[in-house]
Amino acid sequence: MSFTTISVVGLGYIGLPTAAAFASRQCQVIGVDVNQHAVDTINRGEIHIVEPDLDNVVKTAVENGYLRAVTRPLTADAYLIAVPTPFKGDHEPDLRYVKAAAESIAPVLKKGALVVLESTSPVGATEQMAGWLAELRPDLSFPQQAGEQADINIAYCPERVLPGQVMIELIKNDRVIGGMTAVCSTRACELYNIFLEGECVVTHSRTAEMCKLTENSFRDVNIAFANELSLICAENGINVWELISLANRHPRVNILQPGPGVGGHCIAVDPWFIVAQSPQYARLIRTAREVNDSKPLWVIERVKAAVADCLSDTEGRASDVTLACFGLSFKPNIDDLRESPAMSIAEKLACWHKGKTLIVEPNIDSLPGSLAAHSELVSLDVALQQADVLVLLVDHHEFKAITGEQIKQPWVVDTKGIWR
Ligand code: SAJ
Repeated sequence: MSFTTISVVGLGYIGLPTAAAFASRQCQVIGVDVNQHAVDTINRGEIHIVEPDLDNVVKTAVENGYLRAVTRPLTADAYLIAVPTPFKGDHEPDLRYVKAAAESIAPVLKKGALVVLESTSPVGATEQMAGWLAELRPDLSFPQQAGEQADINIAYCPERVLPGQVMIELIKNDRVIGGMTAVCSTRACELYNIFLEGECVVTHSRTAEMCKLTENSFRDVNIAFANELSLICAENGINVWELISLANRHPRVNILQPGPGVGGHCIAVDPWFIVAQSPQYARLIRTAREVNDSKPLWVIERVKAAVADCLSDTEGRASDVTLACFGLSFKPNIDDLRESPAMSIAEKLACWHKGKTLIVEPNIDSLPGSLAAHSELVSLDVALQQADVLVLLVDHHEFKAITGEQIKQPWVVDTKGIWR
């Protein structure tokens, strides 16, 4: 095997599971992360993120000596870069972490190494990274200079795993492999085939970059369609969930589900990379982002209207009305609150509301600081007993188990269509 030592740079939601997958196949894996806490945690055989089944794989890999973490890269046969690519300014892709990763591996790169970029990236990022590496190591040749004969091979291979199912999808999903040359692609396939059960499909690095952006934009546009329908249906007194289930009986219609907005750090971010690249043409993709981003504001207006209704019906004082928000995470049955529309809705409502705001989130033990001052984390039963106005924000399985009879309140804003 031409890969004895594999280094994974960035030990987050993608890097750590990937490092663990290689280590579980008895490869020597060196994980690299600038976060000392993450490095120390992993070296104790523990994990610093929440992902089903990851803890055991990491524990076994560390105990058996196949995985160790460091803060600065060491020499390896292959480097996999899985660092964040957020945006800056007006939704422009920010490659600063990719650049920092390239700068950190450059001094230890040896002839024959393979460098794979996995981070979601704008088109051309892999070539850009190859350029940074070539500047830092003029003693080595790179694919943009020496083609198939290059000392260093470079490829783009996007991660496509679904949070919550990473350990399954990492092994089973097909991989798109975008080598800068045919040799680069062949070597990248060889690398992933160490643990992959899915197929490696080879293309150019630019197509592979665009493929990842396309997948997430496809989902965003389709969710935007569902969210737009939910507004139109609300205005016309139609139950959007019934409508969608009826329309989906057509053999060529498959509408996704509306919700409080689109969250997470992928689908709400990646389409902007296409917009930044081709603003003139990416009209639908931009509009979809705007539709999904505006959904939380619409939900907040609905809740304000429900509170006003409750007040006029009960002739109460605003401070007597108790509001309960159900769910904070960005999607069901996880504890991840990052970029969560439910979280931003709950924060804004808690600040605005004069009475008590209760929060139910079965996947966390304490409220984040931004909510702690204005609201209270309570159990599902307490919220159902005490609240006047119910706001369902996430379809956690605990909430789906609630039956219509358990909900006595007439004022319910249900963004997922599971209660009303
Ligand atoms: N959502 C809806 N309606 C739906 C489906 C989802 O409102 O019908 C919302 C969710 O509630 C959530 C957001 O969309 O707020 C995103 O959730 P998701 O489950 O669609 O996707 P992510 O962000 O967890 O993971 C996506 C996946 N991409 C695709 O399915 C095309 C995953 O495969 C990628 O690897 C991941 O992005 C990534 O890292 O890019």
